[in-house]
Amino acid sequence: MFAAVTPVPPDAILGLSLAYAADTRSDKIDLGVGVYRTIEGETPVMAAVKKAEAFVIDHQNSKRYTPPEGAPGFTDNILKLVFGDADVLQSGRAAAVQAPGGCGALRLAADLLNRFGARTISTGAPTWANHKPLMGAAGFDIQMLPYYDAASSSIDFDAYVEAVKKLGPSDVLLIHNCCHNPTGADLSTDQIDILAQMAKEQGFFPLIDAAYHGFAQDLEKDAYMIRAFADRVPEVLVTYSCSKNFGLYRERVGALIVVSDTAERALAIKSHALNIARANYSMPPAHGGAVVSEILGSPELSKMWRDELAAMSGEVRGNRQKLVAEAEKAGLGNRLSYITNQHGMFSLLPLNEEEVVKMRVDHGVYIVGGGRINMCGVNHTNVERLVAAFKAVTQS
Ligand code: PLP
Ligand code: TYF
Repeated sequence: MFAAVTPVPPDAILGLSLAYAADTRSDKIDLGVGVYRTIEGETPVMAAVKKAEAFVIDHQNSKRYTPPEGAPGFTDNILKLVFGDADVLQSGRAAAVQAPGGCGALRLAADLLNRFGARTISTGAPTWANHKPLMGAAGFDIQMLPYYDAASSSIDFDAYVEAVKKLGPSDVLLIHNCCHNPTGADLSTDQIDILAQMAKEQGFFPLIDAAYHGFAQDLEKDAYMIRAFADRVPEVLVTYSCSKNFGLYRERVGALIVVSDTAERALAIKSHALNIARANYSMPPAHGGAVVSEILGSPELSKMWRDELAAMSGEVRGNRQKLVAEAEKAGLGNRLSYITNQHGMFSLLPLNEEEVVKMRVDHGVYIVGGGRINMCGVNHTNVERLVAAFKAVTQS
């Protein structure tokens, strides 16, 4: 069977973490994989998560299978977190299933869209490197639309809209909810409104990838896109990840949220999502979902979690300011000032591939191909060296 097998390359982003770990330089800087890190370079378990885990383990008296839709209470709590008091929830137009991380939710979404005859999936360029393989495995060849303009380090919204105008009812538009990966360049609320109106008029299908809810501004503001689309168009899919905002990365917890025009249809679509999950892995892992459910179901733990999340995202915003201030101090003028207008963990540095390699090899600065940096890795102990390395590779 496997006589002719040859290895495939590992995931480029995860591979970079391995290369960083193997580097013996003490002043190396990790700006790679999208994981929150403290100034000490740690990714601690959130205090609210620790408390919820203790409760969950203490009260767990069986390892029976969980229901296919996930840990009890998980989907209801996620729907409340995402939609608040919005009418879409009151009317039953929204339903959800727990999924193994945002990746699992993306794959479920792609299989579901494929089952119902979607023809294309388009998204703005560049996009997260995993979108192509995830959608590709479900049979889609993802189409790239103009989005980020590298010359101005901002969204070319006119070019994006021109491309979106060509989409019709059998086309899917994959949109990053916030904290765009890899550019950090998010759509404004006005731009979201324009897109939602276009979806309504043209009938293309919105698929919203929400992997950083609460990491851009706050939980309310970061829900704007999902609520705007759910309000204005009959059908939306949202792939939700709890990896970043709950720090539950390895527990693999997320959700596929289905919005339809009627409660009855939402439940029917959900039944197909469960059917697809059954054909792949039957039910999601229980622990992460139980922990999220415990946190969101408890006012005390919820407050604790919200405060911790706000502190994390505030810290990342602070790191953006540090980088821009240091660049100005180092004589780069406003070359990097766009970084404080962007959101979340990532931004692109204006570096070509050769310069990205030089940053790593000559300066021990680990940056994802394309120039993506994780702002969590920038802090007052390394920002001067980082900017000096950037200057050295771009001015040599
Ligand atoms: N979508 C985007 C844009 C991401 O950056 C990520 C990674 O964190 C995911 C989805 C999925 O994350 P996970 O499967 O770890 O929940
Ligand atoms: O883009 C990132 O760094 C995160 C983490 O296969 C990630 O989204 C990277 C690769 C991968 C899964 C998650």
